[in-house]
Parts: sequence; C-alpha cells; structure tokens
Amino acid sequence: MKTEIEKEKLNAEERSLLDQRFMRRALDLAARGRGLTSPNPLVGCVIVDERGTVVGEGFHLYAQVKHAETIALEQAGARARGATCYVSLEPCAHYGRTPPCTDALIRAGIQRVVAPIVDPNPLVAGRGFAQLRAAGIEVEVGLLAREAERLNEHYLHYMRTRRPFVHLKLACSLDGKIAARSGDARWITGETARARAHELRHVHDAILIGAGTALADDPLLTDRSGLARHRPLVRVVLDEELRLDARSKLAQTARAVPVIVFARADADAARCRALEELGVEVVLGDTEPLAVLEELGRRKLQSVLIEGGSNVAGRFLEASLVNKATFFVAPIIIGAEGIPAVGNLRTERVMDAVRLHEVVIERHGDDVEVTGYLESR
Ligand code: AOF
Ligand code: ZN
Repeated sequence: MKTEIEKEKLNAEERSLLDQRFMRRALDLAARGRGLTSPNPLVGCVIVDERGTVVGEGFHLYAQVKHAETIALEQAGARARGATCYVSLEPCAHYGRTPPCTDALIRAGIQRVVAPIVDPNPLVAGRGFAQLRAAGIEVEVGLLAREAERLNEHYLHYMRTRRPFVHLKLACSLDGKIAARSGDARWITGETARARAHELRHVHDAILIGAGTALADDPLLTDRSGLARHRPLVRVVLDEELRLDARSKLAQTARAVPVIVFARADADAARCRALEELGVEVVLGDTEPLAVLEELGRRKLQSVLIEGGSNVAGRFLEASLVNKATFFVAPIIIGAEGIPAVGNLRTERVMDAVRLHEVVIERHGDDVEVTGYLESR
C-alpha cells in the first residue's frame, strides 16, 4: 500500500505532466498565428477545469484584435470558474486595443494561471502576474520557458532592445561560396531548400540585402510562401552610394510592397528623387548596422532576415548584431574564384571564429540546413 506521502508525490508528478501537456498545447496554438500577429506576440491559451477537461482554447491573430485569453475564456463561459489557465505569455495588464486580460481572468473566477515567461512589454513587465496574485490567483511562472522564449524570439528581442531580431540566411557551396566569379548564384541549393527559405521570409517583418546583391541578382525579395500574412514584408537595401537601379524589380514594385533604401547623406540627389518617385523610401544618413537596425526598430519592425551578400553578412556579424543564422549548404564546389559567403571578420585564430550554439541540422534533398544562435548584443 502506498503511503500518504507517496500518493501526494504521485499526484504532484501527474499534475506536472498534465501542466506540461497543456502548456505545450498553448504553445502549439500560439504558433498558429505565425505571420499573422506581428507587431503583437504569438499567444495561445488553454483553460482546463478541475477534472482536467479542456473547456476553452484560443490563440491571437492581430486582425481579430482579441487576445488569446479572452477567446479561451469566452469559450469556457461559466466553466472557467475554479479552472486553470495555461497561457504562453504573461497576461496583459493594460488597456490597449483590448481591456486587460488580467481583469477578465479574475472576473471569470480562474483559480490558477500557469505561464512560462514574463512579457517584457513595458506596459506589462510583471504587472500582469502581480495583479493576478493580488486577486488571490495562484500563479506559476517558468514552465517550458525556453520553448516560449524561442516561439516569440522576435517579439521578445524587440521589446528588450527596440531593435529587430536579426536572422542571417544564406545558401553556399561546400567550400563556402555564395556565387561563381561572374556573380551568378542561380541556383546554389535545390528547390526544397529554396521553399524553406520562403518560409523564413514569411515569419519576418523585413528582409535586408546589400546593394551588391541587389545589382547582381535583381531580386524581388517577396514572401512567396503562399501563406497569409498580417503585414507586408518590408524590403530593405543597404546602399551607401545609392546604386539601386530605378528599373530594378525592387524599385518597380515599391508601391505594392514597401522598399526602404539606406544611403549615405551625400548620395546623388537626382537618383534619390528617381527612386522616391517610384515609391521607394530613401533614408539618408548613418548606414552602420546598428543605426540601420535602430531605424527599423523605430518603424516597429521586430525581425529582419538578412539574405546577403558577403559584405552585409560580414558587417552585421562583425558588429555582433546577428541573433540567429541559417546556412543552406549545397553539395557543390565552386573554387577559390567564387564569392565567399561572409566578408572579412578579422579572425586570427580558429578559437576566435563566430560560433553557432544550439545548432539544428536538417536535410533538404542533398542540401543541408544548419541553424543556430549567436552571441549578440
Ligand atoms: C496580443 N495577443 O493574446 C496577448 C497579448 O495592442 P493590444 O491591446 O492588442 O496589446 C498588445 C500587447 O498585449 C502585447 O504587446 C502584449 O504585451 C500583450 N498580450 N497581445 O496581441 C495576446 N495576450
Ligand atoms: Zn491581453
């Protein structure tokens, strides 16, 4: 026969397994908002009654305005009384586009709130949990925190730094070249890896390239994932000397999908006008990576996908402003005359090289995707 202590331990273990299951569900629900919530976070919510039955579920979509908690509470109705609320981010405590979720949870008679992380939004930042506790609700913070951090890495980084999260993506040969000597880069990787690259574009607010790449490839840089998105993918060109051609695909489509060009203050005024007439926004001034990111942050862009070329990749890496990197490596060898993936980083010793952490490796046909995180500012 089991002792009381053993029984209690078992109950606690069961409870923690259930907690994990429902929190995973909340995170999965939140992820359904991918591409559809920015500038707001991905949030999912599950309400579970005392018998362990799910009585309400919800996730946030920017266009629908309502927060995940409100949607789940509406579904639960009176069954929310005494229930546990699993939510993937600290509930909000402020009046924004909606009234505070904390008030709604308290009013509904929720007994316990389980959430992985604090919302760094200065309007919330711990106040949500504090209000719930003050109302006598049991609050547990920290379950699956790592997963919740990853899920909202763009939003969280932006809220903490007011700069977009930077993800560097490139496709290279086995010997680390992104193009042949002529500049030709079509196509380094196969179709599957390229489709995956569009999925990456889909989850970002902006995409950034250097003028060299813009001139060499004349890319369109649109999100062709085929999935709906809430905000247009803003296309950004780092173009010190304002070399972007008014006939380029980017300039010609600037009225349909925004294009921002960063150039030096002394850039040619006539070229500037020609681009602006096409709807391109030209920002003159500081073109250093940090200044560019701060400017994008002021426009509430929470994430930027850098797609090259070597110069831009090198400058952002050197400034420690890359948060995450994805290299698609194709089984081809271009040779020393090819264009290197990353410009000069002044690496003297191997131990000084930039290293990725928490690396994930995936295979797309014969191509390999290597993704990891970098130490950044
Ligand atoms: C969401 N969805 O499910 C939760 C959010 O402008 P508002 O009123 O929609 O407020 C946005 C803020 O609300 C957001 O930055 C975050 O701090 C908090 N929680 N937001 O969009 C949700 N729970
Ligand atoms: Zn809310």
